[in-house]
Amino acid sequence: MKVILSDDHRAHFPDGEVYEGSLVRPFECPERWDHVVAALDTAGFEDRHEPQSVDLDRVVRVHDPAYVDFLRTFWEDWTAAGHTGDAIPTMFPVRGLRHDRVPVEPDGRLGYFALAAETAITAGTWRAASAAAAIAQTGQYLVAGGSPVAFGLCRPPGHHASSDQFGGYCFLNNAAIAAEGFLVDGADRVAVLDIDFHHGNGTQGIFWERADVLFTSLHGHPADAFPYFMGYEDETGAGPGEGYTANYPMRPGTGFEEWSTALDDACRRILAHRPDALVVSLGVDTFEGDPISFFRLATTDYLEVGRRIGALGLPTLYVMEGGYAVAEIGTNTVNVLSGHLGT
Ligand code: Q9C
Ligand code: ZN
Repeated sequence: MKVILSDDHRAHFPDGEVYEGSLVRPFECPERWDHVVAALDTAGFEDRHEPQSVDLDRVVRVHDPAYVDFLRTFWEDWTAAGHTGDAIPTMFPVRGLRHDRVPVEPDGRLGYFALAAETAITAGTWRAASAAAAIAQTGQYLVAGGSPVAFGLCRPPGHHASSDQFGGYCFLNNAAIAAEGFLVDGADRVAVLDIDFHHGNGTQGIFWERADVLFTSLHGHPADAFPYFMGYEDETGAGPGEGYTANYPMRPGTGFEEWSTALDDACRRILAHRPDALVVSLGVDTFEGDPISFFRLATTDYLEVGRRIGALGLPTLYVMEGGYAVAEIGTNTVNVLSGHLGT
């Protein structure tokens, strides 16, 4: 299996995350990457590739160009305004407020392009986020070019990033960029399977009105879990995209038996879509030991997850999303990949 990775992820690591009333060390931390690489080493995944440079012409097919510009240039504006700390958004265009005007002042601009306050922008955020997008793109090129399966070790993750908002630790939607890339390179239909613990609101929104990309997501019920305001079962797409979104929200304490029943249903829908390629948003925050999530998957369950996805027989690109039980993230992630290969 081809693995695409880059050290550039280290450029993004905010000093703190707003969490339950405190500023804590971010759960989404660089050691996550180190543990995945160590587990890849142990399991003998040696076919490593550096990403090509990011193709922004393709990125702006799924993101608002003004948003991409904001991500690329914001740190300069923030520091020019005299701010020395990380950029944490505090005010948003919520219910009743206008979102048809973009403020000029950096704090206002920041809130306009944000969906949550736990995620800060730092000096190296653009470097890391654009490298993660490049990793997804390179993985997509490899799979489109005939590799049956590849794994993009993206950090920061992407599935919460919408066409014009960052948050939930995400800036550029790596999975959506890859899915769109497959279509550009000749696919007629693509499926996204999002098995991160959290609902992939960003990916869902990007493909909401489209029939060429099927979006399926298994996640903590929005009544109980971030991102709280999206991910219900009755969200099925709109316009030409009606019926091309499928959500499987599950309650606290859900274990592998119930979760895998949802997985099987999602897999049935994916096969019915007859996709030319599959993009898997691979988060392992479904693990029983995850510090911020509430599903109960065990380390060995991830082998079976990979087997079931591999059994679809589709050209598949895995992109890394969440997973915050740092010591176990590597084994859990690599178990999915090994299961896929049937090893
Ligand atoms: N009390 C990903 O896994 N914090 N993002 C939620 C709830 C944000 C997760 C706190 C979690 C974002 C990619
Ligand atoms: Zn997650």
